[in-house]
Amino acid sequence: MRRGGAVLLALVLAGLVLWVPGCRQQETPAEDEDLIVVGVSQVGAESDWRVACSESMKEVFSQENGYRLLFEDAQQKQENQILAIRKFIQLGVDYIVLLPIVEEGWESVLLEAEEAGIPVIVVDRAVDVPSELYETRVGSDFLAEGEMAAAWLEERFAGQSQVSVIHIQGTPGSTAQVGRTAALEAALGRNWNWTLLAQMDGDFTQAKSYEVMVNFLEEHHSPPIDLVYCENDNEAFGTIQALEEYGYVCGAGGVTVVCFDATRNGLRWCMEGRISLVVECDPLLGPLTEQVIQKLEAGETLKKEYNTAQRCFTPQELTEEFIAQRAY
Ligand code: GYE
Repeated sequence: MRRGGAVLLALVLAGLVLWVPGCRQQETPAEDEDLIVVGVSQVGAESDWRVACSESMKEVFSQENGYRLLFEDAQQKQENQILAIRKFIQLGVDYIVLLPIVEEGWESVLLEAEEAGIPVIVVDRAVDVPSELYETRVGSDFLAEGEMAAAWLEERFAGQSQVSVIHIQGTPGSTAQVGRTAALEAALGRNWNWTLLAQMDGDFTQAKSYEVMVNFLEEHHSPPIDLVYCENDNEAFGTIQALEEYGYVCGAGGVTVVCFDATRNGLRWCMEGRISLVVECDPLLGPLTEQVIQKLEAGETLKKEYNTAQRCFTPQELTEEFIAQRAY
């Protein structure tokens, strides 16, 4: 019997499985014996991307594949993620998979995992801790994604004397926000004719982005806007909804909206022309995370980072068939 399976089973049999607020309790079948126990701490379900990412983890870490998955949804709260990691440590899982909400604030809990001898794999966003506190990070290069968008925008607005920009940011302090923001800020620095009208926190959600955009349009009496840079698809949905309610046209001849993720919904809005550019960010990180665990099981040496590839989409190249066969 594996260490995680044995400890977990013993705790369950002794009726000692602890209840943690915000965390779902898991049942443990007695035939767990040879399963690899993986505790996954997920941020929440704020976006289409995040939902696809969680599904990918649940699919890959199945009993048929040899795993026992403990999945905890932190409902957007770092303190819930820390509680989940402590619970995984108490239960003696074999691996901890952390999808961190922000970069800061993980050092002490990851030290606790290290002291307990449990390997930690960081997935999606990064953590700001000494690198020996985790095995590897699996995720995207968010700065590279932002730079792809910026390069396209510089071409799109070449020769335009004045470009008015609205920036809707993702969750402050998350690597996806930091990288995508850095790319836009660098482009603003290079292009003296681009003017930042507002930089607002949309928290990667449709609802918050709609709200901040409506407030802005109210306060500023619907000024001319050339570009809205949204840090994910859902922010674009909320922003476009607000802009259209206030009489703006999004797309060709109107406001250029760019965003990141390229989920099926994002691609549909792009195909319709309301989003002008969407940069892909792969949420299906389960298989790559599983490969990393298999490498650890085999005693192989890991790279410190495994990045996914990304590409861009514009309305002209999208078809319903392409979107329908896409995995997310
Ligand atoms: O872009 C957004 C999600 O960290 C890459 O988080 C992820 C981002 C993704 O909520 O939709």
